[in-house]
Amino acid sequence: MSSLTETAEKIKNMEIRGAGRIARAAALALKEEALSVPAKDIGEFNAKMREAFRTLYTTRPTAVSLPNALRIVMRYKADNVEDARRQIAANADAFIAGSEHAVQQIGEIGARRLRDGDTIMTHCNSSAAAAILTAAFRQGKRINVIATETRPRMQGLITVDVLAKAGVPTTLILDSAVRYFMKKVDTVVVGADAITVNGNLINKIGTSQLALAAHEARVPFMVAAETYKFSPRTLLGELVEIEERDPAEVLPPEKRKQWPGLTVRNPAFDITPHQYIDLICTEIGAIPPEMAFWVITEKLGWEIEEPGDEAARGI
Ligand code: RI2
Repeated sequence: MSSLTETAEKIKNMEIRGAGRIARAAALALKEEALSVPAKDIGEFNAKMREAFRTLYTTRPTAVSLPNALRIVMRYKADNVEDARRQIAANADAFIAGSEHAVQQIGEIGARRLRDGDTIMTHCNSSAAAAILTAAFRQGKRINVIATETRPRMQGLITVDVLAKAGVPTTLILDSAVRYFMKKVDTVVVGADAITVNGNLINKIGTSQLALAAHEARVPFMVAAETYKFSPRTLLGELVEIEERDPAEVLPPEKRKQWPGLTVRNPAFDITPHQYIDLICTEIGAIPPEMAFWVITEKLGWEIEEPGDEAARGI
């Protein structure tokens, strides 16, 4: 198996997961492909890179960081293979370094919003959200975190592990206990898989329930999202596709056999309307969700294209 197909497989089966990590892994895989793929001329090279782009693009549909990263890395213009290889490698390196730096910056910017003694609820496992929590704790704020389990993949346990290693006092709860604990919460902090042009958030299934419970209890709801998680294609009114994963993640096939007519559904993400979001913490500052349009048009400023268009045009 080539390193590109291996990365694609790992993204699909969630060995590599988390919107930011998926983007960095895909950028690295494209770079390695560009540096190693045999090609006798630029035409053959472009065709092979287009194929690589598609293999990675189709691994998981929801996290917009993936297509955004792929497009950034594939922005090259070369008339010979060596030059193309160099440009792709440089693009990938710059994206990966910028992405890691963005997570750190979000940590610093978001931590300013948390106060000494705060209890913060989080959901799933988000590196950007965890960066905020650990940065606040490092600054000496005595925070407590409530982390949800996040069925069915239990990413909450990754969050628990990250916070335990950083020394942050943490309580693990069932996903269904969110509303029960919300009255004890000062702020909710979650990550993002995608943010639409009108500021809606697509994140791990259950996020919208946290938002609803927070809204009811008048608890501020903060999102941690690098700017490459904003979706340019939603400018055209396109909806972000919600990934529906294998029902076996919810109910093992051997148990399911008992009820042959049973339907099991497993959507991996849900949509939180912008009305329930107080702040989106990005590497360029903390913004209200209504500024998503500005981030997409001014900061990202990308052409909206079909996947692979860049390569199809031979650049
Ligand atoms: P970071 C994850 O999705 C979660 O929904 C998380 O909130 C989001 O990606 C962002 O994660 P999954 O890959 O990029 O677990 O902040 O399905 O790490």
